[in-house]
Amino acid sequence: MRAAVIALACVLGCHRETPLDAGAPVDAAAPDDLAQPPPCDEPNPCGDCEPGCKVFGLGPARGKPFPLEADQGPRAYNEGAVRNLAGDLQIPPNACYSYEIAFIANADDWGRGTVSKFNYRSQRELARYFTVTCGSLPSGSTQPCDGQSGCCAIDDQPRFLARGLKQPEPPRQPVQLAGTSPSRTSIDFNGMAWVANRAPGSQASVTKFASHPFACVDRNADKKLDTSSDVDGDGLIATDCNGDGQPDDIASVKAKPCKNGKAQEFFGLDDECVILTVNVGDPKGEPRGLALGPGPVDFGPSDPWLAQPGNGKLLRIDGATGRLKSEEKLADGCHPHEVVVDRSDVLWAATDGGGPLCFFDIRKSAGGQARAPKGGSVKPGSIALDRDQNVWIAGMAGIDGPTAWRYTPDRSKGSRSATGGGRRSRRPERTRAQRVPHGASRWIRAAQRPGSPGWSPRMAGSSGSRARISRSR
Ligand SMILES: [Ca+2]
Ligand SMILES: [Ca+2]
Ligand SMILES: [Ca+2]
Repeated sequence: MRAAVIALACVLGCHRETPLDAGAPVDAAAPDDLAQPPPCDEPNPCGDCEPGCKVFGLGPARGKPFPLEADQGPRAYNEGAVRNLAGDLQIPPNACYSYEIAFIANADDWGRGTVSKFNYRSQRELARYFTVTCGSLPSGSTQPCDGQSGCCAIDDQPRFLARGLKQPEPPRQPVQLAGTSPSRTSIDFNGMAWVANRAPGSQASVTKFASHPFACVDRNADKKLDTSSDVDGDGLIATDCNGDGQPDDIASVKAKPCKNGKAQEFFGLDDECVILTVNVGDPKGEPRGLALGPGPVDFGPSDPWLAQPGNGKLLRIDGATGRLKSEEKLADGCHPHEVVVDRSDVLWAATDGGGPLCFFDIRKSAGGQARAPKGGSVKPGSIALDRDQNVWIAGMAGIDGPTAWRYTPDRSKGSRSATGGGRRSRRPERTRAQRVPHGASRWIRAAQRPGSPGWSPRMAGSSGSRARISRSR
């Protein structure tokens, strides 16, 4: 799948310059352009009106073979794609690509919050990062943010609102470093990961990570990537290798080397694979749900959506630049605690602790409430999709016992009719989940068992217990 994406991207040949492109600063456009993006009648080849979109041509038709990522060196990945003698890219017969990486938030690690990059097949921790970065801007550093340089966020709510009013953007906000309390995570098909920092009672943020070396940024220009890895191969990341009681970074390990004599495994705020941090929502807004929806073009980065339970708002972030893109409001009565985006670009939102199942069609910018099940309402704790694009909701712990509901949207008119709350929608079906041994369960996810072609919803209890729910059809 990934190989096909690489080929498409090269054939169509357009992109927006971002920090992911070597040497392309995020503020490549003039400051005035950023303050007031020019209106446009026709979207650019990237599919929007944002500045910085470039068009280029590649491939045998242009006299050169398509590039492979491995052309950049032995550390790059091709992920199944090969180049034939004509210079075209192709996927070999019987090739199969699987991505076995999860990003798992550690809410209280070091009192700040970290995220672990984890191989769920080998069950080994591959890397660990703080869930914010001071390197969003080319002028970024760990010095305090002065509005333009230092540890500033790439974007924030006041700047977004100012752009909407076509007013000058105010100075940039600082990144909150402590008490970030990361919660939800999501990975797009390019391997870019996003983590939402709840930061209870203070400024929430979202941070983007590169899970492939080619997408990281050599910020200190030492011609190598300074980034977390499991150097000693024990399947865990040591965050204080020199035993000074502080999380490691480059300077502290240089001053006092690791006790085991090996290279450090954790780089703190110096990690060059933590790409950008954007402040989201108002202070104390505590956005919860995070899901990835379509970007401007099918082969480009996905756009993250953040859900705010308090006001029922959804915030859309540009997956390439990290700028806040739009703000939408769910139907009245919807207070999204967890969200997912289905294959038809419909966002589904579970209201915390009792309330409707809500939906929002990203393409149509319209939403509503799904019909409540006969004999009562759902009491959602979390939400997931299965392989058949059914919506699954886990019951809130302690309210209704270990219960799951399945909602099957009406997709009879194709993908665009799948808004689920219309008259033709089937009512949500209530499905009994297996009892979880150690009490109620509130977390639900769809998971694929190794060697199995199907995806089954599974519920997890806070004690670590779990239950598999019977097949969705
Ligand atoms: Ca470097
Ligand atoms: Ca290790
Ligand atoms: Ca240390």
